[in-house]
Amino acid sequence: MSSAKIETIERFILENQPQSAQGDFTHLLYDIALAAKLIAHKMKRAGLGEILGQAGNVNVQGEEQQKLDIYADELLFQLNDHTGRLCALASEEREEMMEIPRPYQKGTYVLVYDPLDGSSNIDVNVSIGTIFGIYRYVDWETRGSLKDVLQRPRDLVAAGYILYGSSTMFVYSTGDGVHGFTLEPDVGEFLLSHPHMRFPSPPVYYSTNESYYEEWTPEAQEFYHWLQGRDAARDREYRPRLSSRYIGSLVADFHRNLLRGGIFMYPAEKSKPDGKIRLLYEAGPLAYLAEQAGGYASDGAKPIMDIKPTDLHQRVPCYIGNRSLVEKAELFLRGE
Ligand code: AHM
Ligand code: MG
Repeated sequence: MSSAKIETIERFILENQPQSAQGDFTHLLYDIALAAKLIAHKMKRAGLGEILGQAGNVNVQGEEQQKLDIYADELLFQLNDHTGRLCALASEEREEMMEIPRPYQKGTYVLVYDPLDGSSNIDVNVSIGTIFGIYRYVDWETRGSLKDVLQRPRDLVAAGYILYGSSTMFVYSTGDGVHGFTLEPDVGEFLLSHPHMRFPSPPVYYSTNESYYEEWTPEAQEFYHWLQGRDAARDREYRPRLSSRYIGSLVADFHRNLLRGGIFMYPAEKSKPDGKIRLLYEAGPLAYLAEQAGGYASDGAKPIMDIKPTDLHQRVPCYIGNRSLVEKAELFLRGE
């Protein structure tokens, strides 16, 4: 008698990592998956704080109510600061990079993360996400330095996100395709549900905050017209029929487009020439996943994968999704 093989994330990571990468790297991914489960658990009770707690944002255990993004940030640090696997961490929530506190040993990997992305959606019960990227150290002489952290997305050895939506999903890549796992809440395990994810073609969605239209360059506006099917002259070329979807949580917008096909764009603006999306914690890891899923990410002129950050919180214009659409964006932005 045979039964369907149930693949937990632990088993999948173990079976799919080369022998050489097992050990620290494998356990680092487990630790991130553990953080994901704890954040998902906490999130399920979000909103109940005020009902269960007392005045002054104090919960029933007498603990101060914490904002979810701060909770997620501290949790990711605490689960990883003492394991001997990392030499540096950087979080979107913190001004400076973080060294490994003494007396813990330092390790060979670097973790960059946005603990809870989609801040405008946190308090209104709309999907949000965690984004992470893992690099190898660059400079062994120090206990972690900016050189270790400020690397190109192309140098990532793994990246992924956790989507807290109608179910919790863990999606990651170590350079061998993109694989998605869904949390089975009763047993607390991520189970393989979406092996080898690829952007489907033809794409069906474009996702952007068009309220910034007047702030965009004429070239970006033209591209937006093309996405909408308003550009009659250029419609001679093939253009898929696209529909609009925008959540305002990058992980959720990216994930939907990965499953259905589409493009997310956050262009440069007159008053924000680098747009809004952060290179290190948002665009970089998602660019890595996009390429692994047959897609592409560009700042409008060049691959985001090749941009070396010079600053921890650097922003970058972001066009990401099906390769055909992102390359079309580059054509428009070049004025062609
Ligand atoms: P955050 O890091 O403050 O959460 O901002 C990033 C988020 C992304 O998730 C999302 O794509 C974008 O901001 C939405 O911005 P806007 O509200 O300008 O459309
Ligand atoms: Mg963010």
